[in-house]
Amino acid sequence: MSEIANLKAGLIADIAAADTLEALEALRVGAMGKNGVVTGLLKTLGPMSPEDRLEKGPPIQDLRESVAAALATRKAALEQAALDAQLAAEKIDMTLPADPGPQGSVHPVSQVMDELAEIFADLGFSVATGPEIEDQWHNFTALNMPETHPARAMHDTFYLSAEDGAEPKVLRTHTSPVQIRTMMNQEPPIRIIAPGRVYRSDSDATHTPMFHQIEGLVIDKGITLGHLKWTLETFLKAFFERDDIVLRLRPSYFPFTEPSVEVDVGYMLTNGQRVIGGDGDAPGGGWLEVLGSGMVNRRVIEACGLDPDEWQGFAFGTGVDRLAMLKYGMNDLRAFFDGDLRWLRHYGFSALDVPTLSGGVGA
Ligand code: 2NL
Repeated sequence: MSEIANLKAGLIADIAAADTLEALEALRVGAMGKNGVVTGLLKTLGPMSPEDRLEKGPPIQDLRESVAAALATRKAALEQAALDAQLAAEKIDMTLPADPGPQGSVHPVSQVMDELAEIFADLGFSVATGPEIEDQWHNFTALNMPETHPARAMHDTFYLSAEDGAEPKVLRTHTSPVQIRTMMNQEPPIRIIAPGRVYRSDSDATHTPMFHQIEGLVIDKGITLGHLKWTLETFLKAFFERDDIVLRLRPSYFPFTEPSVEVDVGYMLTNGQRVIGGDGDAPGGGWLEVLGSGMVNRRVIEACGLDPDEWQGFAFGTGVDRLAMLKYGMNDLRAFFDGDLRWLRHYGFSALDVPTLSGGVGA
């Protein structure tokens, strides 16, 4: 092997073996610096005859290029290793993108409440709210449930302790008292929905002591069951995002409505799943109860200081948790109150990718 080839092999081996940037710099100076070996060889080319230069030049130029390339490659590798070591040691690199941290998500109950508010806003309803600790008059008496009324025992109510002689307050058992307060404080016509938490002393696989309800109330002149039916049908079509919703109205009983009507929607068994839509009486179909409703009992209108011969209305109520389960195919009510992010993600609820209705009613 020629002298230059020997030198090249030696230098490249040394460069590859340099284990610090300082050692590499010493090698660079030794080879390519002002007094370096390679620089010295390049200097010998100047005084040469053109013939000699033609013969000796190429191997020396090749030596210079090869050594320069080896130096650059090794330098990049050592710098990367130094950065990696620094990152590992310092832990915080302010130039890296920020860790987003644990991400929360919109709860299905909040999501459904927002959807309901949006749908009813399109129908001219506003959202009304009220206290969760209620007096018995607003929660029961005004709703045609006097102290002796059996329906008052039907609710397993949480009664709060009270001062001697004072009437105990209750955790509201429905959001109806919000509507009572609205009728007392606001001139008709009234079109409101009242969503919120309600409480019953009940706890098993299908009941939690706190759950979510939404009620709706319309008070105006000449309101009929026809208005009730159209409103609920329009609402359910928008909520389930299907035009083929079929309603079944069954006579029922609530103290605060007369007549009272229970509302079912038809479903079809599709791949073993209950899919809402279609005639529940068709083969493979069935009915799911989704709402209770009726014409506001004239005694309730009277209790709120309005003349029932002048003002009529309809009202309805349903469970928000149940509506969420039906719409999003969830089967365990208790999971609603566990706050398990894996469950929320399983059903596609996330912080930023919030599913919203494309456009409410009529879109
Ligand atoms: C159900 C049924 C219903 C109402 C709630 C109501 C409110 C006032 C006057 C008359 Cl202020 N009615 N609300 C009416 C019928 C049914 O709820 O199954 N809820 C879960």
